[in-house]
Amino acid sequence: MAQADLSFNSPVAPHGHPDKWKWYHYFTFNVDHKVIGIQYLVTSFLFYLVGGFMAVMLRTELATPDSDFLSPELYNAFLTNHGTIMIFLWIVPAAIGGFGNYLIPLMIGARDMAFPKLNAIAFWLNPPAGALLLGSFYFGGAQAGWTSYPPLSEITANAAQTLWILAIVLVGTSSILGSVNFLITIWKMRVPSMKWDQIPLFCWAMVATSILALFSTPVLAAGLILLLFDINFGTSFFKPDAGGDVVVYQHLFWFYSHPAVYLMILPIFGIMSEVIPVHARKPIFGYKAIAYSSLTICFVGLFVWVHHMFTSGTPPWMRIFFTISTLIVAVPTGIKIFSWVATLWGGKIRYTTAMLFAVGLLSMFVFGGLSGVTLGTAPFDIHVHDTYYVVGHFHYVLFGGSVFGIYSAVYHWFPKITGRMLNEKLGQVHFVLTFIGTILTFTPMHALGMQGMPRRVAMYDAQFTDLNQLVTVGAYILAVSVIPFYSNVLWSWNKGEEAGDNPWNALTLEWTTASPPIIENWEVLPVVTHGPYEYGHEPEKELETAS
Ligand code: HEM
Ligand SMILES: [Cu+2]
Repeated sequence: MAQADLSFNSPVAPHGHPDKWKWYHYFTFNVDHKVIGIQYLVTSFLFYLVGGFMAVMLRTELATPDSDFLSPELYNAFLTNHGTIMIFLWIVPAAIGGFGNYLIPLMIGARDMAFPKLNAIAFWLNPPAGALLLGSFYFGGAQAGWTSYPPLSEITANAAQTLWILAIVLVGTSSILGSVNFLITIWKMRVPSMKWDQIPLFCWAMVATSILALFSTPVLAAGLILLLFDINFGTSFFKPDAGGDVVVYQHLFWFYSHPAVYLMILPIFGIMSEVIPVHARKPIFGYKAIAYSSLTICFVGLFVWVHHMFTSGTPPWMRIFFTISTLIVAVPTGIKIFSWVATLWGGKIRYTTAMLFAVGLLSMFVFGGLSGVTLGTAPFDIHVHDTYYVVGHFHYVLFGGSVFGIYSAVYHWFPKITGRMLNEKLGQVHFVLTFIGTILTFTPMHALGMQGMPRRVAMYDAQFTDLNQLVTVGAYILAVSVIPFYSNVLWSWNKGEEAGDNPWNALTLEWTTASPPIIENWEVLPVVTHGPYEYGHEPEKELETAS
């Protein structure tokens, strides 16, 4: 693994290479980036069901003020693992590992990633991490929430807490290895004809994501390993009565976990920038603004972590500094939103399911972004800290942002990945259920929080009953919404309508090869003659799937 074998990026494929992988190759240590991308996607979609099951259990418990549907320990274990799984085993591996690996080489005209074996290693760190998390239930499950703040995590520490730490360190390692690979691949492996301003915006977003992961993930790993030592080997980094400091853990944790929200959302922004111009048949508005705003978000995002610690004894001058830096992140984000809306403006919009989820994402993200601005402002945050307002906010961003984006990406690239279309009727049902479910689940949480309902509780005051029941109904709708989606994917993968190479008439390079792409991606590497988003400059055939 010493150096990248860049020679495999030769313009013409070697003779006699196989065309396709068989199904069982997907269960092996395979170095093809497309196999690895699918491995990431399929595993993350399985864990999405596990995390979703836990959410439904939590909401069932919360349907009435004092139910004992779940024991307190099981409630805590589900709460901890729901958050952990949704972030570390669903959004990050799906958006970054899955689409990043599948698409980057195809989008830049490369035969594979720069370090194919490293890529496979990065993937194979994930299943053991998932097994550790699930195995932790045998020991009662980690109790301290996905943040695992000491002293709580040390007081409640059990074998499960240790397994939880090891799992996160594994996925963290995976993400560091993956990031190095993405950066070098985009930098070194592009077809020679692709200039920096012809790189698809998804790849730009992955550059920013990878830089962010490289700076922040090791800090999290450091914090967790110190915690591991405190719990198992008698050190006292975070034990106040032995001279340790719990706030240090919070700094280490949030120096990763704040940027982690951008790790999740930047690739999604990249997906938006691919899906919207294709389905609106217009060049993207402000290519450079979008590319640079990703890098700006990456940079500013590293300096705002203390907004999670306004109530941790942070002195007022620091609160002011971190309020301002937090609000500044809204500017590059606003630039992106503006560019997408401007792209939609006057476009020949095709209301495909991919587009529905993209536009749905925009509305969710604006709402979640606004509640984020309110939270970033110290005085308001102090008022609603640790209430359901926060839970409402981050689910709007993570569910309405990340999940909608991943769905949009699946509908958009499924034809490329499998050679078949997803069924659009089922897709519309899926979208409507998801949209209504999301609004019903996460909007009332803001009201609950303003009225003072604390988060992380299994029982609550009777005055909060009505709104909680609304939330639980929403959660069940979301649970139902996955049925049309998973059945659509399973059915269409084998039986769906044949897609052809370029069903959306898109201009990025991945659409110039077969669907699914052959091993090594192209017989002869493509030559870039125009920008990735120059729609409307050539006669176009209309789409059959367009409504
Ligand atoms: C992929 C999407 C999702 C992500 C990334 C996500 C993430 C999280 C995170 C990080 C937590 C915090 C855990 C903690 O405070 O320790 C959490 C809590 C929670 N989530 Fe989700 N979640 C997602 C989807 C859902 C869905 C669909 C529902 C409802 C059906 C849901 C319901 C809850 C509930 C009830 C809590 C507990 C809140 C509390 O008591 O503080 N989540 N989620
Ligand atoms: Cu933050």
